[in-house]
Amino acid sequence: MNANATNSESVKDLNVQAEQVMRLNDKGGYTVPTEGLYPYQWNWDSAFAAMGFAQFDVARGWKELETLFSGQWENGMVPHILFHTDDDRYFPGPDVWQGTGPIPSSGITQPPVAATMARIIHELDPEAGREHMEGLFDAMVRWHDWFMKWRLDNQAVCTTHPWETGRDNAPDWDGAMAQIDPVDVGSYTRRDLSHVDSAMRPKPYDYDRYIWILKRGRSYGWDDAAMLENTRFRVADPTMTFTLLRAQRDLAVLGRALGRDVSGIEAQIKVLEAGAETLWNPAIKGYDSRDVLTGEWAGSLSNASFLAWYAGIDNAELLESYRRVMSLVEYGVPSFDPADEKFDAKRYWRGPTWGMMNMLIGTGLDEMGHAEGEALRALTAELIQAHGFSEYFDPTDGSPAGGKTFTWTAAIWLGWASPDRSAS
Ligand code: 9WN
Repeated sequence: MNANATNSESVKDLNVQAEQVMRLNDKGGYTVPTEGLYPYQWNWDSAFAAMGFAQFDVARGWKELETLFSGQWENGMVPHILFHTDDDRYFPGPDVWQGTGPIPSSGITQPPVAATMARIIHELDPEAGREHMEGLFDAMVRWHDWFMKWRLDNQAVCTTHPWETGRDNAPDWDGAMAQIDPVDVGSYTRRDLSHVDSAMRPKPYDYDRYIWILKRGRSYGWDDAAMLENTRFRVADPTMTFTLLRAQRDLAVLGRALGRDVSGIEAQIKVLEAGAETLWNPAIKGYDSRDVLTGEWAGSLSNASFLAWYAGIDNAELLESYRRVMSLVEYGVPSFDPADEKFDAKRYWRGPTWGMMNMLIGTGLDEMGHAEGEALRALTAELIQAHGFSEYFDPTDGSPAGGKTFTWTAAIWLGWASPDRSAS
């Protein structure tokens, strides 16, 4: 048998396995990121899951998004976790968060990639998509409006909790986290460490502060105005800014397809384009995070810095940085600059490579006409072929890390990385 035939068989096997992973994590209407470690519905995981399902079952893809938006709060916010059940394998659970929405939830949001994934699903079957988008469009507008109302600093989008960005322990937050003294955080038991090696997870120092910020938000009843006034953690960041900018562009396309007036979204796109440029830090030749309370740069060249192309922004210096970073590792895109002393190949968002971030970065590079986009897709396919559907990967040798049989890695295989993909 020749090598090509073997490879195409392995691709087909992986296509089947990816579907199996999605079904394994399907709880009926929503998907968990992976069994055990994350037993609830996470916001951006779910959006990737929707796109993944849609590759073999479009209706199931829409259902995932509809379940996610069923947890939308009255103020428009869509929570980062929906607790459809109670499960003591994860901490902090619904009793700790005490979110105020229609379904027990956390009190923060996550990067808004839902509209972008909805656009991909819509393109797979526009006729079926129309009906579902008629129901989802206004909810998506309300979520995006909530960001625009409560989360702008100098027109860039801010986060009020590291968990909100989905890049929990990224060096981006080190400066802002150091300003916090987690006094009275109380005792608690982490559950993540019973599933995953502690060397791959955030440190106790980080967790104390995650819980401290959470309790503070809870003490204000998650009221946006009160939290804004009394904030102790507020960072303008490339993840939130670029994902929202991209999501607005995609929502405008979906809105036009529905015959809606999208002039409001178009105006918001202009604001976010200006905001994105305020995150350019010449010192790192990249888009950086800015602590709103101190005005200080994080000095963090991360995989979120490389979401600019995905947001529709091209930048020659950023491409140089990308090439440099990728030349330092076997399997990028590393979540943090390998040349920086804070780089840690196994520790979560301080070094590892994440498949779904690669999909967003690769899609952007490709759309901008950079050959690096297709190269990144092929590299991600190679990584998954060699190491499976892991939560994340060590960029130095590709070894799998974190949770196994991970929904978003399976989803991006089906929708983007697999040579048989249909989305691009
Ligand atoms: C906290 C589910 C989530 C992802 C995040 C990732 C991780 C949670 C945790 O898992 O965060 O939200 O407990 O570590 O950092 O991006 O959405 O997969």
